[in-house]
Amino acid sequence: MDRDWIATAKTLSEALPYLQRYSGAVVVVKFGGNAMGDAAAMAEFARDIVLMRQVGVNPVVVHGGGPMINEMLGKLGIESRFVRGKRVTDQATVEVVEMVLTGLVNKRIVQAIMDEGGRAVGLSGKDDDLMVAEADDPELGFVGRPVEMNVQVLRDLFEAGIIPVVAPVATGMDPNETFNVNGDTAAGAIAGALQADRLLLLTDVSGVKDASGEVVTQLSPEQVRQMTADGIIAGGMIPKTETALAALDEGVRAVVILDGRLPNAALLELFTEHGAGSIIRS
Ligand code: X2W
Repeated sequence: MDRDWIATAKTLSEALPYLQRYSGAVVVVKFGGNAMGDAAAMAEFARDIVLMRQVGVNPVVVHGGGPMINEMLGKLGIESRFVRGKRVTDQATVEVVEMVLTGLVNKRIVQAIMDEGGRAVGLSGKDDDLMVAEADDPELGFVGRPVEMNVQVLRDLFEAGIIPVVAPVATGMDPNETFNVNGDTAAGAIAGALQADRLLLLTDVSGVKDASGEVVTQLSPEQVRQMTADGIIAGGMIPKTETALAALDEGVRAVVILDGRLPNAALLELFTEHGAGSIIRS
């Protein structure tokens, strides 16, 4: 045998308690632009999501696409900069953000899920008023902070066996407005509104690291606050841990920050004893 089929069967058997635990659970998965990688990585991610759905989980994919937005802005000669991890977004930029996220990136993920045999429907925060935002900070222009969530459409899709794929673009209180929402923030708001069992933030780092650079596998909100005050949690990790703390406050049971580049990262986290990355819960 060129493969250990007995071990494969054992792995499946060992997954039973986890499959039972997560049957009917709502799991929001943030799929960041940096975790998307090539077509093979996209297909593998899609396969994991389809498997989750197949075993009775209700997954919601919330995606980013920062690198793809950068590429299109570059082609159009529009300059872009980030302040505290968020893209300063003027009118021209928000149009490109909406086109790239809701068009290109969203449909790629929807297609990848369908290629693996799942049913997926793409939507943005504008559809059915899923996510209504207001300006986060005047300095950032059309960057939105979600203020009102209407997640019934996601429940309707769960009911129909369809996997929702959400682009982090929101409508404003004035319905003619469009806001660019950070993908992590959008995923946290959706997970909070759904009272999700898990929020998985798939990124390109292995988790929250301590002062010596080791990944901390389990963290309480208090530890996260302390590590942030001590400057151990810094830079690009801050929006993720802030999202995690806000989501826990809103009733999400646990948030996991994990390396989306690991093969089958989401399955490893949900369906094995091992887990992956850093889990934050009270
Ligand atoms: C992000 C939205 C996309 C995103 C942006 O314009 O890049 C803000 O910064 P990643 O791939 O998850 O970084 N929005 C306000 O979050 O993409």
